[in-house]
Amino acid sequence: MRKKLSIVGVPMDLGQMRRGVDMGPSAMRYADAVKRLERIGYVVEDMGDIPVAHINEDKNAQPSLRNLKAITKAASHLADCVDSIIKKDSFPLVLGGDHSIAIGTLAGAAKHFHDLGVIWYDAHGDLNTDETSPSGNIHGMPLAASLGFGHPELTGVGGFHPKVKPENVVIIGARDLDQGERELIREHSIKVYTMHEIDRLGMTRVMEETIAYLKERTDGVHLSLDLDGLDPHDAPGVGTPVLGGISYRESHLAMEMLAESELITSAEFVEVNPILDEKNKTAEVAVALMGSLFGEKLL
Ligand code: Z70
Ligand code: MN
Ligand code: MN
Ligand code: MN
Repeated sequence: MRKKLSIVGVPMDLGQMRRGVDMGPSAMRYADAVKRLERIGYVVEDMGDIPVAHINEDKNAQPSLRNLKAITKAASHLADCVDSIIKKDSFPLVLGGDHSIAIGTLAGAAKHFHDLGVIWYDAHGDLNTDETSPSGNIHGMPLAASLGFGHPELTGVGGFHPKVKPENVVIIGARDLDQGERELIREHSIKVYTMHEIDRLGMTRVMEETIAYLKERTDGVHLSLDLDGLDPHDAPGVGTPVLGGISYRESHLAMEMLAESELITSAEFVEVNPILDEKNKTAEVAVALMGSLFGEKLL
């Protein structure tokens, strides 16, 4: 039987200040995500988009947790959707939207795995809480929330917490961390491959180590890929570009090694902002990386 894959879009832009990232799912569909995955041999079902409110602020706006209500509402909806996809033996592939949506994806996936692993491919740690965040932007908080740190409305999405244990997380590509995030990483001994380690060890060894590490301690692995993990030359259509990132080629290699490992049980591609992009380049990069992640081969 051919493997099933279910695509869900989350047109979310309320987790940060730059509009346009809500068009990310459309841009990745336009870059032929469905056709590309079908060509590999998957039976692909596009379930459309999760509804997201069109507001820029809550009525009772909290500057340390902007758009909290609308974000948790969409996250709960997404969690149910991801849960239902896994229940029907399909693979959840979530298209963002800003990174705040990971709170929902992880809530849905974590229902099915007691020791869920997470690969957080990102320039950022997304490990802020409302108490440490310099911006109040919830897209800087999803990994912390999934670990059980932060506001109860964020940590409580899906009705349980934590979704993930700190020792089951690997961050890859970090090069912009806030002070509170550094402290959280140290306190909980979270495994991080910064750009320094990627340069020093090479992506092959980083991925070999990551795969071996997660294989021995997890029963499923979610890939959360923020396109700003890549260098802005390769992925310019993101809200917070940070120089000195992972290259297009290194990213393909990472995805190919994950495909070979057969570890990944859910995935999301986030932070594609077509307004800031160059002719849909970043969405095309995202879809190309999906190809590699799902086993596309040249020969
Ligand atoms: C900063 C904050 C962030 C993504 C930027 C930035 C967080 N640490 N996350 N882009 N995806 O505001 O918390
Ligand atoms: Mn909008
Ligand atoms: Mn992120
Ligand atoms: Mn980021």
